[in-house]
Amino acid sequence: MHLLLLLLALCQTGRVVLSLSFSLQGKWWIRGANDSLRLPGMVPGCVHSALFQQGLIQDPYYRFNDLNYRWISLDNWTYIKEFTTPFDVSKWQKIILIFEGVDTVSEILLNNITIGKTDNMFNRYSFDITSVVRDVNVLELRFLSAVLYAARQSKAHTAYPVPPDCPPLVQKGECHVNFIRKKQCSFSWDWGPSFPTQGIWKDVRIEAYNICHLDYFTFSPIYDNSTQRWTLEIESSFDVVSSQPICAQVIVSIPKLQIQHIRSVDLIPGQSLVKLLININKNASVATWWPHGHGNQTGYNMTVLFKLDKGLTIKNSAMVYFRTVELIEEPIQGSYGLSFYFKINGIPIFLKGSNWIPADSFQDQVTSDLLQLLLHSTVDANMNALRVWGGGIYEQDEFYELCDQLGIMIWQDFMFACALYPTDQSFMDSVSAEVGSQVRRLKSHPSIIIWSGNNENEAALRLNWYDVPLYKQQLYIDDYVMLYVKNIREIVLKEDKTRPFITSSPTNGAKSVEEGWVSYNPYSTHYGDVHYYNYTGDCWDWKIFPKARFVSEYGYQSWPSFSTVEKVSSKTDWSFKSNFSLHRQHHYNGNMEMLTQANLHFKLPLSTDPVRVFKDTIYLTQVMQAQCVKVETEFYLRSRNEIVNGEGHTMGALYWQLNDIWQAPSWASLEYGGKWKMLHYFAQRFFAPVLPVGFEDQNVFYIYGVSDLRSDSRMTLTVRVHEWSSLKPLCSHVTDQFVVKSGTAILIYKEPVPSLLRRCGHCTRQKCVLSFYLSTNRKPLGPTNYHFLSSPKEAVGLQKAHIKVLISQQGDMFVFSLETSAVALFVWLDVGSISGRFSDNGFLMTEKKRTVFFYPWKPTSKRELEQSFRVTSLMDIY
Ligand code: BMA
Repeated sequence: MHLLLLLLALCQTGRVVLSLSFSLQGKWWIRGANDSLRLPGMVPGCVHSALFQQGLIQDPYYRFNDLNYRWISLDNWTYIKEFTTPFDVSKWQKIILIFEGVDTVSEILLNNITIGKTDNMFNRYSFDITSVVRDVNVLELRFLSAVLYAARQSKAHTAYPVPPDCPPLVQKGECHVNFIRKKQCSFSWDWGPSFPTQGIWKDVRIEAYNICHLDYFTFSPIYDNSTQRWTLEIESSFDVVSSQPICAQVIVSIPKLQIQHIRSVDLIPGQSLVKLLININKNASVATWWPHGHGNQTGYNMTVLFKLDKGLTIKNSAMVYFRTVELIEEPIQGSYGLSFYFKINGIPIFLKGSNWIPADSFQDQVTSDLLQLLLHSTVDANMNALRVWGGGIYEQDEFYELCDQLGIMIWQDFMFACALYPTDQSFMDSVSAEVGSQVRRLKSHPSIIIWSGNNENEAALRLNWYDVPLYKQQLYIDDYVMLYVKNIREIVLKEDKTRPFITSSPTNGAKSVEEGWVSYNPYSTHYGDVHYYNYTGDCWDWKIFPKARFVSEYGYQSWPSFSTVEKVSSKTDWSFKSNFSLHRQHHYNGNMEMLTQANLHFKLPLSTDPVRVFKDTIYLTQVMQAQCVKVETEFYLRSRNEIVNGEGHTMGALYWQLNDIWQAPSWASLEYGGKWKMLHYFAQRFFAPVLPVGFEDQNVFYIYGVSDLRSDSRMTLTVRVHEWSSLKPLCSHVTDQFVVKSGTAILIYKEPVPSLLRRCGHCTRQKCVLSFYLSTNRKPLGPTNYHFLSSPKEAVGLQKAHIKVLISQQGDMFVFSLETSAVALFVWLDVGSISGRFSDNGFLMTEKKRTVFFYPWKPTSKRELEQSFRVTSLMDIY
């Protein structure tokens, strides 16, 4: 048996040891109910992963396996570990067993004695096993199926129903997920399968100690505006088992800030909380943490050393970052209502980004590499923010550490989504413990800029999604206030005074508070944030979008690329109408909606080869999604500084959704595994620090300059008119110099379309397309943007483009030299399942030659790339 022995705190002489810890990670045994199956399984892990690793089931994501393997989550499994205690049990005053995460409902037995129960996967559990642990032990976790437990809890709740009972049929999911504190999307979602896992999903270990034990350690940097000083509030919680109070000395050091503070503290027997306030010397020049694109992410190494008697010490190290965050809700001239935007270190910041969902149904598959890849892709697409959505999980520590390092601002939901929730005492107690421990775990991360109570539950109540009889509505509103306001909010405000809290998303913020926490119109454009979905309206018409203060969700679906779908399907599945295609689509009528939206501006694929049509349809859904989200996002970006008809001052655009949980159609811009969809390349361009945004209103063409550059910039704008039929621009116009101020969106160009076309050889809307870019000192500044004057399906002169490609290697990357025979639309470079990304993709090619780089994420070769490479542009699908 592999046991890791770790000394937590050492006597400097090496003789006396204060505490030690040994891990129970690694191989366990897993048993089905009635001993139906017995297999080894890894911890952290889950039953599904263990069955797969043992070859007892196929890939759970393959074809219809989510349905075939439903039995796994309906069984009650037992996890068993036999271990020898690697120390003399009698020498320790207290021995505890710590679970960082148990998924979800279990009874825990050590040597056949029940030591505790679990019912919340977001809680940390610690059990006193001093009197039970022996030299040789058997530890057992007897799980109860989450599905059965949820059904049982719902049935026991006899006073009134707590809807929704079950997810929509199209999701093929399980019922009553709101009755269990478990990843809410694990019972299925409109983009995800039902895999209600069982297992030990985080670290488990034993800690033995004498005298005292550090239970947790957390801190917050606080800025006092009036004195302009930073204070560091450090909190350490001890379990003191010595019978006498302990005198300790604490030394807090931050070497780079020349800080060394020494204090004396008394540790009182029992639970002892030590709070330290460290004033940072005003002369120490503290560099603040900034979001990506706005400055550095400077952090400082800090150590906190507790010196006890006899040379015993407890040492903690952490990174400290300094930044302030404010959520500004104040009146705006010319618009009733309140603003809703964030100031970081006193500077208003437009949030550009997306929404994060769990990166896999099986958390043990979410490796450090995968997190790195997804979060690097986030900043590579010029995003500065993600919302950790409330139907998933509080992410692992490494997720937040990476966000700290990369400058990704996190809007952190609590894990409640699209449902009403019970409020009986045991549920509330469980939630209190969850919220307390998560806030303590996460609050020292500068990346987290706001706590938010739930996803869409304010809207669900007010718009009565679940058809609650009117006379009962107050009851549910009272429950809502009890859970999110009196419970969660109270705990958050007590534990963390450094960042704002809102009860829901979308919410009206201060207006919701004023209206009893459930606003009359949670989707108001005049207050708070908004979620907006419209699949039937024409997404090229910006007038359908809400000119809201902040848009935290909006989006369109697409299919993942063929190379991703291929891994979980067989030949018979490769058509848009196959059972498989229907099965993977969890959003009612989703496949049809995509085609209908695409068909507004594009002809549908025409090949006679069915597999080819499938691939071309995938391509077209990605084109549609990318273009729709582009138009919508650009509308929000340019609405930043203006009030039109009383609406505007938009300060955030987080589209739905960043990543995928499996290989299926969804709103994501990153496919399962991390491959970039066309939308992600579009995001890289539309979220660029500086961007010209074009649009039309009543036959007049406008361009706004949108700048998140860190200083005001002098620039010019070039506007070109291209004929579809020619690689030479028909005409080109360069404006005089102008200045775009940092952090603004302003009008920089305006011309009626008829006069623009007349000027350019009397071109027509069908024959021509506009492109435009900003430059400074003749160098392009930011990406080239374009504007269609008609739908591509009406385009005149657009030809099939023959694009030749030469691939060469340059150090770690590959160069793709493209040459086209004609103007090409939505040029898509694809290297199948070779892992990596292009420097640009999905672009409009109006010039004969273009060079694009490929950055591989794993070693590959020119030969491999040549073999997998395929280029598609719009006319290839007809
Ligand atoms: C929003 C999200 C999710 C959902 C998405 C797409 O409501 O909060 O619940 O997946 O829309 O429907």
